[in-house]
This record gives sequence, C-alpha cells and structure tokens, in this order.
Amino acid sequence: ALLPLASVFGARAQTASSAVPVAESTLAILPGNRGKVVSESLASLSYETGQLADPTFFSPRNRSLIALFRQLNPKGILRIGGNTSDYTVWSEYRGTLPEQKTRKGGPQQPVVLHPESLRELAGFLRETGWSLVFGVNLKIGVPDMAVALGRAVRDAVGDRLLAIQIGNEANNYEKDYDAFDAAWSPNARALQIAGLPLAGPDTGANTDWVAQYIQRHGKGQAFASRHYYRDAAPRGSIGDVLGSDPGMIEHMEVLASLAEAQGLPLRLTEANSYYFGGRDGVSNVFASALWGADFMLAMAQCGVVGIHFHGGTLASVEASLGRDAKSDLSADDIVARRDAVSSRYSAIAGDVALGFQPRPLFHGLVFAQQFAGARLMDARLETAGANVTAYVADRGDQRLVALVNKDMATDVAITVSGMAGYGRGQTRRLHAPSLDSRTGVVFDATTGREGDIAVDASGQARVHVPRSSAALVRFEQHI
Ligand code: BDP
Repeated sequence: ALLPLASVFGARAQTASSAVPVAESTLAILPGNRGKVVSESLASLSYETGQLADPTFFSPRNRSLIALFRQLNPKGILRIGGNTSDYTVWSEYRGTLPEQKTRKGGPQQPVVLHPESLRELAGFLRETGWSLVFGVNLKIGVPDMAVALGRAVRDAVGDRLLAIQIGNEANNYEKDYDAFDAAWSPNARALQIAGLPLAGPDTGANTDWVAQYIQRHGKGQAFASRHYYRDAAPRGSIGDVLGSDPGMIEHMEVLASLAEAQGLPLRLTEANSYYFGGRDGVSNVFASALWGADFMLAMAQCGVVGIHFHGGTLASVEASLGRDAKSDLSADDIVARRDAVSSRYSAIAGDVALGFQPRPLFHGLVFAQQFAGARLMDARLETAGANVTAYVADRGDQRLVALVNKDMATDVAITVSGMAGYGRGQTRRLHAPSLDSRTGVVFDATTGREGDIAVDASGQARVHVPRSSAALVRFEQHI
C-alpha cells in the first residue's frame, strides 16, 4: 500500500513534498539461517601498473592518499594490473624482449617499471596496512621477465604480497581458454619455481574461463579472480546503474561454490560501473555510491571475498595540468581539477600535485565495508515493487541491517521482524542532495527520531528510508 509520506513520517513531512509515495515494506530476518562471514578485505582497490610510472603516487610520503586508503579499509588489498600490466617491462631485466604491438598493430610504448617505484610502493603499503596483488605481463610471452619482476616485487614488499597474477583480461587477446592456458602455464611454472604465490585468471567477464582455471589450477593458489563492469561507457545512465544485474549474481554464486570446493577464495580483482574510464554523470555522481554499496553487499552475499574498484588518474590530463601551481588555485578549482585528472569511475580523485579527495563512490564503499567481519543472515524482503535491497549480518552482540533504496521515486517504510532480543538501533545514512550530485555526499549518523530506532515487544522495528538513499542500522543485543 502506498501511504502519503506525512502519515508515517511526521518529522520529515514538513520539508519533503507530500507527493513522494511511501512503499510499505517488510523485512523478515530468518535467525536460523546463517551465511558466511564477510571478509575484512571486502572493500579493496585496483590501479593500473602505469600508475607506478610516477613513483611519488604510491609513496609513503603521499599522506593524503594514505589517509583515504586507511579510511576506506585498514586491511584492504591493492591490485596493480589492468591493460597497462600487459605492456609493462621491468627496467632491470637484461634479456631481449620482443616489441609489443597495440591492438591496431602499431608499436606499443611500454610502461617501464623501475626499482624505485617498487620501493615507494612498499612504503605506501606499510603506511596504509594494505596487502598487494600484482599483475605481470602475459602478452609479451617472456616468463623470465615475469619471474624477475615477481621476485623484485616480493623482495620489496615481503609478506604483503598476496599473489602474482599473469595477464589482464586475456580473453581479449587469446582465442579460447586452451590458448590462454598454453600461454599462461610457462609463466606460472617459472613463478611457482621461484616460490611466488599465484592467483588468476583475472579475466574480464568470462565465467567459463574462471571455472576451467579453478578446476585445472585452483589447488594451492591464493584465490580465483575475474572482473566486472556493468557495461561500456558512454552507455549507462543513472537509471541503468541503479537497476539490478541478476545474471551477475547467478554467475558469482556458481563460481564461489566451485572455488570453495578447491579451498579458494573468489575475488573481483577489477570492477566498476562502466569501462572505458567510466560514464560522466553516472560513475562519478551519488548514484554510483548507491550502486557500489549494493553491489558490494550483493557480491559478499554470493560468496565473493573482495572487490577491487578500479581507478586512478587520467595521465594525459594530468600532464596538461603540470603548469598550474597548486597555490594559484582556489579551493573550488582544486576540487574541480582533482576530479578532472581522475578516471571518471575512480573512488578517489586527485593526484600528487593537487592532493586527493573521495568521490561519491568512496562513501558507498565505506558503507558496505561496515559489514566486514560480520556473519551474513538470510532475510526475506517484500517491497511492494520499490527498487530496494536489504542485507543483514550479526557481529558479536550487534546486528547490522543495511537498506539500500535505489528507487528514484519512492520512499520506503520497512517493518523489520525477527529482531527479538535486540534493543535500540542507531542509524547511519548515506545521502546526497540528489542522485547526480558530485559533491555533498555523506555517510553520517542520524540523530533524533530518524536515527534512534526502537525494537518493540514483538521483535519488530520500523525503519524509514527516503528514495535515493541508504540506511545502516546497528542494533545492540539486550544484555
Ligand atoms: C578494463 C581494463 C582496464 C581499463 C578498463 C576501462 O582492464 O585496464 O582501464 O577496462 O576501460 O577492461 O576503463
């Protein structure tokens, strides 16, 4: 039933338009059905190997980026890879190297990686507390160089190296899984002999390749991986990103159970909303925060252990900015320019000269990361057709209830049942002036009637979630 907002939510009714419908919804928590514990490394990031060309980026002196990494997740995992990993050469490799070609057949300018970048990266990881997944060049077909670089990475970062991956989205250049396997295997053998931990296959969307890889190579690897993007920019719209992608859920459920049978965690080592750098007005606005929060929790529910949101600078734009001294810019200019130097989907915007700031997506990732360490529970949601998702988890004597209202037009009033034994809940809300806001996104504690939620004698609580916002309620168990 749709009730006028004012009748269920007096406090907000004074400011909200009375035209906003409210969908009466129910969330029944099924206390017997306990799922997996959400990994501490759920919120993770991915950057291009090309980002390492500038050793001051991932550096122990880059305090502003370190602070944002720590704020996102004190136990995250940084994945270095992407297309640029497949044309990176190691400066210390003394063997001969074939010339690499671009997709169109021209000579490919290599990214030359120097020891200094690895030393700086090691310091950055130490300061953030993050671990590393590092991708080496498969396309070039020189296993000796893969080993030389893999060893150098391990020597630089030590135990923080979780795994080496070989090749990025090889499905884009190998004809089928067997061709990939044949190219991959000599590299893998050489890296294994050198005692380096492996993970893979780091393909694009190819679930069947990942399944074959798990079957053939899964035992003893650090994790299994693939990537995810909703679609290619410039396709995409706010309505599209807020829609659901049920196919992905099915694929990941299948892969997670295959991986689990081999004792392997499953990670999305590269993911974001729209590839080709993201969709302006979608990937970099508040809608992406609701998408990211929901996507992370949906993936955790399927058994995905970590999601590495891809990002970083748009190197070409950055180069053109070199002439501007930071001090010449007003605060607003700096905000706009940090935005301009970054890929549109990057959760963090900025560069070393300008400093760094969170994008809207960042706040969505922080929202979902609140589930780290909590055990997911089954719950049944009925929303009268509103585009809402719900996630429930227990941690110690707390119960977390996340409600993501991706509906653009409808507020929801959710009656949560199955809360017997819990006292009051405290709410943090993820909201912004509008879905297309680039700034003004917050994830903050709500005070008063909207923030402090009571559980009644029958074990029910009422939570109101305005359209285009999310709420995270933390209920405390009765002592
Ligand atoms: C992915 C690549 C990554 C690109 C991204 C994009 O792995 O290197 O940056 O697409 O196009 O497929 O945005």
